[in-house]
Amino acid sequence: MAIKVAIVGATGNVGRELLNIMDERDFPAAEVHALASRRSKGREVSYGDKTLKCEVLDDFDFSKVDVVLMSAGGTLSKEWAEKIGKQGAIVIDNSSAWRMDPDVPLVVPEVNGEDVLGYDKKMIIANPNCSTAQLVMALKPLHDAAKIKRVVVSTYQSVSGSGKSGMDELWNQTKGIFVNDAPEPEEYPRQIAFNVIPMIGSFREDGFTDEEAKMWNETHKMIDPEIKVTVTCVRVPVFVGHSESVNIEFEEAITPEQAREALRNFDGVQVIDNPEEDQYITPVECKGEWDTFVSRIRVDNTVEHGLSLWVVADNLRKGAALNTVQIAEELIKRGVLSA
Ligand code: 11C
Repeated sequence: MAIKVAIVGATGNVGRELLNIMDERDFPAAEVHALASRRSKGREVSYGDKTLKCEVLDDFDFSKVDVVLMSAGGTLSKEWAEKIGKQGAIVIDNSSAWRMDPDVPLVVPEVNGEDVLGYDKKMIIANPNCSTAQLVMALKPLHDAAKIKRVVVSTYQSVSGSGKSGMDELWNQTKGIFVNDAPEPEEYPRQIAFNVIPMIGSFREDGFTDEEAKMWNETHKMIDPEIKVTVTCVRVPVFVGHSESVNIEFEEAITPEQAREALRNFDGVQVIDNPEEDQYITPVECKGEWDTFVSRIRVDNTVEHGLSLWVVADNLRKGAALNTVQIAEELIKRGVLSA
């Protein structure tokens, strides 16, 4: 039996990447249904060399599919995921709606793939926030090597994290500034072209943003609740690819070379780190890639056992669509879905 799949949010940035990645990875799908809102009915999306016509989410019978890859925002996910699960399909959800639910596994397969087996409580598995996914890819092998005590992260997040509207705003403002006719900010609270904005999501009472809180809560759930994490999330005028400056304090001694070795041996991580030959990664270079890239690994001698590093990944791929497809592959590997 090959697997029957529905994609909810098929016309969005992540929905289109889900279809690309299923095709690139030869995901064993017998059927793929692209679902969207009623106003997108009949709109076409590409799936390899095929074209799928969007079907309407409200009218779809989910009992005829095995797995639903959902990327249509938290509100829609809250409304639909459990209903879909009750019809017998496993939902892999890309929104923040279910991530911290104790009955819903939150999974990055290389980090905690075995947790997919907890899918059956609600028939939902959550995909982490894009900035957390790449962070835990770098932290997990280092935590296993020398036990992390504390992490200080600053992010440099691309506008594609806000969907197509964020990309359009950067593009239109950039062009507009050159002809003295820049449109007013709508998606972001300040001008994003030629600027950086130290605020993603919404402010909480403690002065952090909800995006920052996601990063520590999700890291705790997937790796270890004892790790202290503090974060500043910043939006930058980059189209695709989130970057992170990560400072880590360890329980035990670890050299940069030992860290490079641990990271190189971890599936899905590439180390590009040779200052003498000017080798380090930038987001432009990692667009379209599956891996998480780590550069600039160096000693932080302001603490007893400290390292600083730079982590970059394609936020639409490892941060979203790729990880979602990998979760479905993990369900196949563990015999929950049969290919
Ligand atoms: C951003 N990380 O870059 C956000 C997008 O919780 O899934 C993803 C929000 C989420 O704006």
